[in-house]
Amino acid sequence: MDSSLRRRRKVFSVALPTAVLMLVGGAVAVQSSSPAAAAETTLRAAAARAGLFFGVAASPNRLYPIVGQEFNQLTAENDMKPDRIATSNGGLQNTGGADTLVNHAQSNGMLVRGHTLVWHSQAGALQGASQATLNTFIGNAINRWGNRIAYWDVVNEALEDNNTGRRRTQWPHSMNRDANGDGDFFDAGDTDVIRDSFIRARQVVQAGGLTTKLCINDYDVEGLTVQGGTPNRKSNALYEIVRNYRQYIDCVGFQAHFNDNPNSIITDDLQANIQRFADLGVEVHLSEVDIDDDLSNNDIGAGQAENYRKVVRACLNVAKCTGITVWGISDSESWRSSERGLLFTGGNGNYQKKAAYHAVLDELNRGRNVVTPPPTTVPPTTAPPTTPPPTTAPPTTAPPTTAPPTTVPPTTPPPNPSGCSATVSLNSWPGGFVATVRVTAGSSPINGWSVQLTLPSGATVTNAWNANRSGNSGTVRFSNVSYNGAVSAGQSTEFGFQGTGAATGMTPVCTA
Ligand code: 9MR
Repeated sequence: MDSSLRRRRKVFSVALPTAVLMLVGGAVAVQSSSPAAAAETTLRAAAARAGLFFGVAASPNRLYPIVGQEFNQLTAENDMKPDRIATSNGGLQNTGGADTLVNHAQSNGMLVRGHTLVWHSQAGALQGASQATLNTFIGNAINRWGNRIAYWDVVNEALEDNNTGRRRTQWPHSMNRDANGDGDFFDAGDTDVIRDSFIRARQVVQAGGLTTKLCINDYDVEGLTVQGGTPNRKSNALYEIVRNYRQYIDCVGFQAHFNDNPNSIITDDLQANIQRFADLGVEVHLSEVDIDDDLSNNDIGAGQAENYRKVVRACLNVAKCTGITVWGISDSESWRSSERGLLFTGGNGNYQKKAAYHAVLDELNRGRNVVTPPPTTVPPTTAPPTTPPPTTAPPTTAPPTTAPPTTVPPTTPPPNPSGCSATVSLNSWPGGFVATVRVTAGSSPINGWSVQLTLPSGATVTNAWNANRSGNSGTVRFSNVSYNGAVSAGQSTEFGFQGTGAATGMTPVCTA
């Protein structure tokens, strides 16, 4: 794309007061909704309305009121890393800081991301440990906080720098063995620290009946390409890992530390890459966002606020992009303070909102139902706003005519009752929840299913994935999308939804 066009690119929004176009697992469904309410005034409220979390990384000494006011997810910036909490035999120590963060999150209605179990860096007493010792640590750490941690980064930064697409070679990956020499670690006879750590984490979660989700996290994996249109081999390698180990992995963190490094720029294929991973069925998070305020060397945007807008929009346009976390509150307190990459200036509890903050809030308030017209149809615009954009919705335009036909699930009972069963697991926090529903075929294969369940009063579904949905409160019905309707006898598939309110006591009824 012409760089001047790219710089001038503007996101247009389509406001649909009575019908909301929802991207659900790649299919488009029309949902009815009430007229647009007033814009939210905090990041967490705007994000919640759009059906995702908006979080921050913090340490116990930075738990200022702004943390609970603006954010509804908390990542331990350093307090859950092995060098802080692991003993050399895989036990736990010094968990006080982590406890403080978890307690703070809980009392402020925030999800927690545990960061991180297996990492070549900041390994502390675990440095050089065997897989067995890593497994001991994985078990101790996951069980220590149980469901109070919604997401754990099980493996962090396993892939090499410089877009080689290879695994790192230092410990713990030095334990890897490619038994048949075919260039990967995916074969039964291979040794793979990533696989073995996830298998252990999955065992621990299952044994404890936990709803904690297991993530793999890395940087320079955000785009399909890097600078100059070169394929992003690191991202491709991550994709292969998630594809091969999908049964153990629930979520992928794109760290999203954007800066002038040729492999760390914001590319126009960010959304497509998020979608590619989402299509594997995992949740995608932008897990450690900061954006250098001067990316001019790589000509990737006309300003930090616009770059933030672009990144947030890419996530919002993918239904399974379920959370964004910034890596700190303010520029001066950031680990990368020279990049001035965050949403606030100031410090010590006294913070001022930057233009980037207002851009993010505005974009979140536009929600997921925003159409970005192709660049050729975009009229040139002037420089991006350096002052806060208006909080009112942009003018309504006609809905896109390219939308595929509405998929409406059957309203009459299907001819073949039963044939499948469904169970639901919940990950709840004060004011919200994520439900994962597992559909299992009976003794015969099924080719299409539908699950009906009744939400308690006050609970509302805001977002769903891997299913078509009908209704958002009371009795809600979900049906398969094109790629998960066929389930072999005794096998399972999963879909999920997120909502506000409390969702206890739901009994899913499956028909096929
Ligand atoms: O922000 C963290 C900083 O305080 C630590 O000193 C540093 C040490 O490695 O780690 C920083 O966090 C990193 C995170 O754990 C993994 N992704 C990169 C982060 C820094 O950008």
